[in-house]
Amino acid sequence: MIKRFARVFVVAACVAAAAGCGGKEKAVDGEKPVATESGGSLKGDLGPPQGPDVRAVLTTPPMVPPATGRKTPARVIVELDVIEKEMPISEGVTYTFWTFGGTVPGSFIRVRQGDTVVLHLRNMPHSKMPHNIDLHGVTGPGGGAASSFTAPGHVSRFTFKALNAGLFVYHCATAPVGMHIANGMYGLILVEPPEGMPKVDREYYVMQGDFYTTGKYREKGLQPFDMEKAIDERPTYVLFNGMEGALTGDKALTAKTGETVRLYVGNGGPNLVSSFHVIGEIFDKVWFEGGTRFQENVQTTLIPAGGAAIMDFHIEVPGSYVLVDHSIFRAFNKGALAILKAEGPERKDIYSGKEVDAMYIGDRASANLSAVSQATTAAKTGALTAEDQVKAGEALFAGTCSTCHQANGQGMPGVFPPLAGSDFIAADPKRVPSIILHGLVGKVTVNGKEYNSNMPPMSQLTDDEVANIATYVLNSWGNPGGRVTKEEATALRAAKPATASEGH
Ligand code: HEC
Ligand SMILES: [Cu+2]
Repeated sequence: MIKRFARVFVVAACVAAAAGCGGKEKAVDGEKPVATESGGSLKGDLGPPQGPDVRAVLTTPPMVPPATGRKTPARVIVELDVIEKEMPISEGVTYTFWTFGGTVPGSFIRVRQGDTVVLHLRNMPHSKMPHNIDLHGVTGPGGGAASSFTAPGHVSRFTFKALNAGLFVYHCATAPVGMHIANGMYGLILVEPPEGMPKVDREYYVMQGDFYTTGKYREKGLQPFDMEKAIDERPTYVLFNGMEGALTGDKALTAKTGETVRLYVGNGGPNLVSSFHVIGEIFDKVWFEGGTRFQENVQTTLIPAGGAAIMDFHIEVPGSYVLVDHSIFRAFNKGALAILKAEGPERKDIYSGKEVDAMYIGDRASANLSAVSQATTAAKTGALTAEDQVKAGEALFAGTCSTCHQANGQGMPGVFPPLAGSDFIAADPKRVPSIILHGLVGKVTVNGKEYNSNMPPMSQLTDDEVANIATYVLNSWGNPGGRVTKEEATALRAAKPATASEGH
């Protein structure tokens, strides 16, 4: 009975709103709905453009342009600027991105099936490279690439008819193609079906990409592109919207309970396939691969490099929902993590638990890690104070140490020794940076209690980070104070003690 009602409802909604319901479905009572073909490009030519030219509304991520709202095909003018610019890729880390519209991913383009799109590509005069654009929604060899090759300071133009509805990736295809994509040259174009997309309360634009820097993850300063790592497919960063923390803290996506949220998610690559997942939600609908049909009740959807997907979910319970690539080291160790914050009254009948633990998402949940970059800047000018280091260390402690030693340094009785007022630390404060770098195994006695466990090494941290965390620990919770310098951390990294852990 419930099933039947649902089907009738779907059909009714399709008729009433003339909405894109995953292909036209005809429900024959007692049978499964028959999905008919949309006709693809063959039925996508809806005749010549009508009415005056339309200038496409382009939006910067994570915003999505409004529905075209049109019932007839039009000539749509799209003006995209190629801008090469240095922008942050992580806190205190910058990268020279090549962009469509000044952002990574590039501006979101929204047109309707049957539209004639006139694409103007302008390469800014201060650019160093020629660029072009290949839109996956174009029918024609190269997807526009050859027609749009544009030298710095030039403009090119080409026209195409958007014959297929769907969510498509666009990207630069100038040699070396991989490098142009790795530098951020991709975005999404939505070709709405003639009847438009079903209405929802909020739409957001999220795009994953992998990045290759010569320095380590979170190594500060301007980081050049590393071609070798890119060829080997060993990314330093895997990111949503081009920057670690682009969608966390005060930049998190927002929604209210009772609303339906739609995500337009692309994957620019250049190399990795995304296992896109939202922790704490189930996608009610996924237009997988950005195509015409939707699947329902999905946990994780695969988004290939150079592909996209659309997903809808209704929000019942308030709190933080974490968008990740479920190839999970990418989320927690390479940056592929974003937050959607939903506000509204509790629904204990649906979920009795507490809000997602700050420790779970660590420093990635905090508003920003500006204290960390402040410390780096101060270090460069030789003006780094212990206070700068403590502040930076505090932010990093949340993501790295608090899981075990707790945010207040109290540890857990019998399992994780306390760092607060630790006589073990007081006996030899320089142990702290060494323990961070090499871990600790074997018997230790802290404040009269014995521990015999294994702390894994945190050698992924940079020397700055080790120095700052150690300085924070030494100056907190009644510990003896003092400072650890970056140089000391460098020296300690090379000196492996007998108590070093090999990990678990
Ligand atoms: C996975 C859990 C875990 C994490 C994460 C962790 N530790 Fe530990 N830590 C331990 C355990 C377990 C011991 C005790 C090892 C033993 O018994 O030999 C320990 C011992 C220590 C000690 C010496 C004992 C004491 O209490 O004074 C220090 C100092 C310390 N950790 C600092 C840190 C710092 C700083 C970080 C973050 C960079 C960190 N730990 C991250 C589990 C952890
Ligand atoms: Cu390019």
